[in-house]
Amino acid sequence: MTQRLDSETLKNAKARLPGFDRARLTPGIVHIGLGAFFRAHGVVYNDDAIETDPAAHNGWGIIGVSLRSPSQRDKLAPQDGLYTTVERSASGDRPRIMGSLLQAIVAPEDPKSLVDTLADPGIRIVTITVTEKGYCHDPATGRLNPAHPDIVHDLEHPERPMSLLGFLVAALKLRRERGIAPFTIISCDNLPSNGKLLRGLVRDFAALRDDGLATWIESTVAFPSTMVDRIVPASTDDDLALTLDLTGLQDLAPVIHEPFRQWVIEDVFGAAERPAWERAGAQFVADVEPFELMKLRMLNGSHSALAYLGFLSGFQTISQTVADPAFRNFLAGLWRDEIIPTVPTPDGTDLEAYAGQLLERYSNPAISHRTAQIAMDGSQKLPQRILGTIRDRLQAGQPWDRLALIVAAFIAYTSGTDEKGQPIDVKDPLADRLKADGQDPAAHVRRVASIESIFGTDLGKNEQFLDGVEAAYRKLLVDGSHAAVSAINQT
Ligand code: CS2
Repeated sequence: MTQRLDSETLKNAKARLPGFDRARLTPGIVHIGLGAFFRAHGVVYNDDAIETDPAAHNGWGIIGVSLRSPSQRDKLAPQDGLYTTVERSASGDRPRIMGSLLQAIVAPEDPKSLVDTLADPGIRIVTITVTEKGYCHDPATGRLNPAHPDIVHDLEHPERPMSLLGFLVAALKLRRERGIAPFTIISCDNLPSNGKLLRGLVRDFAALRDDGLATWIESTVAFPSTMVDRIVPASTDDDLALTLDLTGLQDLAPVIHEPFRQWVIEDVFGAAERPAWERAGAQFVADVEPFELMKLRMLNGSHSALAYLGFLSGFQTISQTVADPAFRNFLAGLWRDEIIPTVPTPDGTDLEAYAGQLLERYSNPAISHRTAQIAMDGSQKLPQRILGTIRDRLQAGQPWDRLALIVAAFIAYTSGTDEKGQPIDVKDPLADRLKADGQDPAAHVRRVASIESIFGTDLGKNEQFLDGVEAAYRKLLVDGSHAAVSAINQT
């Protein structure tokens, strides 16, 4: 009979096992947002750091929190928090069992107890991957959206919160009252200046409850900004079968990832304790912003481009899309001519080489990263991935044809119908507002561009922007995505 992975069966796994004694670990980190990304990124850095000196890291186990769905906990609890990561590349598969995730919990089942856990003096770090929409903010301005239903709820029920901000502030309030030093809060989401952004949101939310608390947070809590990178697609049934095949144990929560990883962290910890993640390759730097800007614009921006244009061209995955010569040319031109000129070069980086490495990563045939997955939540992603670059290009009076086509493809994708007239399952908090409503193309482009939480107060009124996107949108409708991508390479 097939055995399920857990503390008892762990020793039978045909995989690299945790190089430390899990029984000695106590929780020091609460991680909020227990999706595939963190389990293939943050936990891997943490396990690696612990392995370099287990005795010094006894206090750095992780409690993982899902803010909504019980699905991760339901899979991980019977496995005692253990799960497999499989590093995949053309040269083979490398399974490894991760050990520092000690427990998985579901916030809505008992919000009060999560607040208590967060207020425990043993917890010194809170890490976060709740994706863009988990910040309850206005993506164009980075400001708190006080009308967000979760924020409205949390202001009415401060002791039983449901949002990220509600939990952080409830716990910080208790720590302040009890004279416990605050935890360090580390956002690991793909948002610009994510630490600074979250700091502003936590402060503004706290100020709606208590000005003194907001001031205390402002002066005592560290919010290092980070750049995180690893390609980790959502796991599928095939991945479960692969993992069983490789390890000999059934694991319902494996994560599949590429070999590459990067974590750049702003060094504002001061005297605050932290694991020695630098021993696992994390970079602690004075200024993360150039790294973030490079990654958001070059990786995430091109990812969204491939997601919308690739999907509309009939491609299911990123590796299929970049196997197409027209798309490879499109990407090369996009990086070289339209994105790189807007990106300051981080220390020790060659942007051309970075672009080359990205193409190689996208081409990894063993990673099946779906265009539809990356296309999700575009209204929350476009501002930092594409629109900032366009603003810079417009201001410099430089061409931005490929960027215009990407925005047009986002509008076409979220209109809800593909090039064959079939419905698209658009997953986006603004899906209703983005849906086409039978208007002519110019009116549709203008209506979408008037959504200020995406396009700000400027772009929707900028005739040059509107004309450029409208022309690209017409091209998409008339010629189709693949022809439009090919044609742009000729100009
Ligand atoms: C992707 C990212 O889903 C998406 O929007 O662009 O998850 C991307 O794979 C990661 O940021 C890579 O580090």
